[in-house]
Amino acid sequence: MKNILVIGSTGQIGSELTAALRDQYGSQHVVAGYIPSAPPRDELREAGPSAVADVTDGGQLAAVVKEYKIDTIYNLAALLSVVAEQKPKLAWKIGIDGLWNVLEVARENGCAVFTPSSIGSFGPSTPHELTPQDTVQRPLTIYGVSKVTTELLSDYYFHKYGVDTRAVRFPGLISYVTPPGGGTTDYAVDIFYAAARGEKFVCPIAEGTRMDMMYMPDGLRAAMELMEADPSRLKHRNAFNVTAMSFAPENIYREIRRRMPDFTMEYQVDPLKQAIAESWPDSLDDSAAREEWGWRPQYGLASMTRDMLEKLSERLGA
Ligand code: AKB
Repeated sequence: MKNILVIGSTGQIGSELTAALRDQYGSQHVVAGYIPSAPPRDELREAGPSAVADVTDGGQLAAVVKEYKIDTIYNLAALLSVVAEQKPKLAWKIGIDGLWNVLEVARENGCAVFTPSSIGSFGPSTPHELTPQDTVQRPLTIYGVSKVTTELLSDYYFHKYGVDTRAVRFPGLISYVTPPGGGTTDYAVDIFYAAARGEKFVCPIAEGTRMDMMYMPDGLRAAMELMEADPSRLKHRNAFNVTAMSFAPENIYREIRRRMPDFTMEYQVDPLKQAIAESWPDSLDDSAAREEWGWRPQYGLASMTRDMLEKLSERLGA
């Protein structure tokens, strides 16, 4: 039986991943790691063990790993792309100094490690259409620089020390549970909140700007299935392209309007978000993930939109 630590369990991915891991491996086997300024609440706190696990404190991580006999770490501590540009030093401290702590603790205690990368690891000189698994990665953002470093350092620990590191490059993740904060793809979540509240949506990303996206249930499955994959089949490790759909603001707006004809949207382009979005791929080629560990998304734009609107309307009582 696995004993799992989720670092960043109260964040956008962590809150849902912790619950999904508890369903799969048993609540007592999944520790919700958090920092004191973002403690777990309600079900996350009550359903299983939790512990302060600040990625910037290696000694504290080691103590939690030993206390709970952890053998697998999902390291989700990171600043998203837009907020990282505003706080580059903190982005590095959490993303890279923190990763170093996680990898050292993993090396000393024989843990497997999942630390996600992102479409943000690509840059303007990357081929934008069907971006290959192995290609140019010269991002211009600190988020991208830290994601490329994450991939390289994770591979280094695998090759040098045999630490079982694995990761995916997440596209924008769309969910009705915990909102994201400070990402470039956040608009694709915010648009659903506006629609469910009956409000007009002001879009910060320009018409025609395509990015890869994924519904959260597929994102959780991607992380969990990769960590369960047969290692002898993995030619890549850090990190696999995965995608479920690629769309521009007008595509998702049209899809929502098919169900809510009164919904309206206008553009007020945010220059920072737009510059980042333009530097990222328009669409990813995820054939390596499909071949090496059987990756298949279950949701497309239409099925995700239907589910998001239903669930969000229930939650907001709209
Ligand atoms: C962001 O927009 O920063 C993230 C990502 C795609 O990595 N959602």
